[in-house]
Amino acid sequence: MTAGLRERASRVLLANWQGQSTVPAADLYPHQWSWDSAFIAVGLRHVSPRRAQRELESLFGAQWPDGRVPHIVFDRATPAGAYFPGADFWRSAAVTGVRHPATSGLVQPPVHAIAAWETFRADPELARRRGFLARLYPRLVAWHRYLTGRRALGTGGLVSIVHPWESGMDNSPAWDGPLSRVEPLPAGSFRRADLAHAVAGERPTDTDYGRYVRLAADYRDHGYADGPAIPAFAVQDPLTNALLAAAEAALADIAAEVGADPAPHHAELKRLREAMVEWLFDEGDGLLHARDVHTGQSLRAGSVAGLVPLVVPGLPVADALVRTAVGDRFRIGETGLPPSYDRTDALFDTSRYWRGPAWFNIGWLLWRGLRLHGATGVADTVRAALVRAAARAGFREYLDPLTGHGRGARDFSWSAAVTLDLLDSGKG
Ligand code: 2M8
Repeated sequence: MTAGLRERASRVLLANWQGQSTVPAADLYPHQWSWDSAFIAVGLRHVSPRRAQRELESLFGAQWPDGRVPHIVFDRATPAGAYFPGADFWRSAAVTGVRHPATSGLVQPPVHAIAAWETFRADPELARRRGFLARLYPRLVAWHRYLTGRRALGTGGLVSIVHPWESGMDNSPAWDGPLSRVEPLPAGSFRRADLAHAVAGERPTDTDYGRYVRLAADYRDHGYADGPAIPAFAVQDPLTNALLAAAEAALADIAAEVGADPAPHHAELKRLREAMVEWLFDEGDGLLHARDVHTGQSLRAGSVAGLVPLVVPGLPVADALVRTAVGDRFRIGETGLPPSYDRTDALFDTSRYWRGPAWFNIGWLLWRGLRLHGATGVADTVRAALVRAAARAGFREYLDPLTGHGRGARDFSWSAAVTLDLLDSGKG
């Protein structure tokens, strides 16, 4: 079974490869997405280390002068109407002065240094010969600096996101509160392209989409400036900050490899870790919660984002997170499929996008985090469940967390990619 699955996963990645990068899914997401590319590189390195390097290089080739790595890099050969909001909506050239590649102006979670380090490890000789890390390191540093410099909007020195799309978990119930303050654009004022390829009942509602488009248009109309005014939606997200902290640990390894000083990266890791525990961790329910920059209040919710800080080396509250992961709200130790939202909460929905379904990338992050903190039995359960689900349901975009039934796009790149990585980790 394993050999067949590996073969099928590789075929998905090869089919979605566009020459310089990989689309998440040919119909629904026909461009390059930022954090997708990082997860894709982690899997692609088992098929072609050179392509995995190209995947990250092409993404960072679209980096803005201010250091931000855009959340979408548009493929100029793809018809304009294939995805909304497309290049003509974002108008990136007006800011960057660069016509191609056209990009969005938002960002996504900073998992890239982790992917770069894993990609390097797959074939160090090739990577050294191509100067892969030597070229990428300054770009990764500039990316992290953009986040910690320009996006430290609230107190505590944590990074803020200014749009639900930046969280990667677009319609998580955790965003319902701050989003409710945003006046949605009327549904008729734009045309959603996603519903041509996906089941409406599994996607965000029209009202939420109206809010997403309003927020994105406002940010664009302010020249994508970060401050002095704080955007209507601004939250300190535990997943974004945790991935940044873990990515600093990876940057320390990368720095050592390219002959730079790893010490500043260790210091950043420590600073972010302490700030996350101080400002986002809630001892009462053993989870980290996002914090609203406008009110300073914790956005108490049951998002699995609150467990992702397990990826942070040395996290002092890891035991509490493991207890929450295996407790009633997520039951990861039994099912192995981590729901994206607390299954005991009234808002839990088994099929609507980020409001309950299990996602392969989040499973992969938790698998790594659980192993990192010695919860190897639970990690093995997660790994086995994800591999089993891929074998049964195929590389679907997400899964019903209770039954393992596939949902969303088919032949989804990061699902195939992390499955390849999980299969590889089980070798020998
Ligand atoms: C989803 O987000 C995009 C917007 O960025 C969308 O709904 O159109 C999310 O699942 C996000 O995490 C992911 O990166 C993207 C592409 O797979 O799709």
